[in-house]
Amino acid sequence: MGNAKSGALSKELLEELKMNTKYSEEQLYAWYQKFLNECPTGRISREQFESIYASFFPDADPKAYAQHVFRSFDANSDGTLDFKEYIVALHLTSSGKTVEKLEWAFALYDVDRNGTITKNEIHEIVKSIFNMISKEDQKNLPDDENTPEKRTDKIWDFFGKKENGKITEGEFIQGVMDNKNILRLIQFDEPQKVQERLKEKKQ
Ligand SMILES: [Ca+2]
Ligand SMILES: [Ca+2]
Repeated sequence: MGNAKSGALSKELLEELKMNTKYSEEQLYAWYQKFLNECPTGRISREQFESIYASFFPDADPKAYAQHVFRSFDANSDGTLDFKEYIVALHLTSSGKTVEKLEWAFALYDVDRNGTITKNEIHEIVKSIFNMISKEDQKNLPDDENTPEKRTDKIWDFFGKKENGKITEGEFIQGVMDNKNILRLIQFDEPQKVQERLKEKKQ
């Protein structure tokens, strides 16, 4: 009596998620049931996450990008997404504030998680984004951003750093907030679309 059933949502986690997301207690309980139905182990593996991306992008190569997104959501770096990480990701990509989204974008670009972004890290993410854009669509990109290298140069030049410099989180967020053109270059809006579609599917 009084003990939480195993697999139940703990009061602490519930309170934490209520404070940090827009979801109500009822919504969180409902999400939790759906999450357990889809992932009885209570965790999403990287392979499961990649296969979700693969199913949405049958004609592209989303694996590298999916891995980067997974890393950015795996807050405790244990190689799986638990319910808390899943809900935070859902909240961020569907309704988070701009600053929260940019904090997430910074985490996405900070591949080695050391708190700064190098030009190589930008190149790595931009390459994975290009793998998601069809060859046909790539032809329509402006001349100075139609390859991963050109786009990386364009983003890097904007921040005014030396070739081997580093961008801090504060510089990154401020820079992108000040320049919508950079926002467009760093992002790929498909993750939001994927999340939306997952949401529709589950509701
Ligand atoms: Ca985790
Ligand atoms: Ca880094």
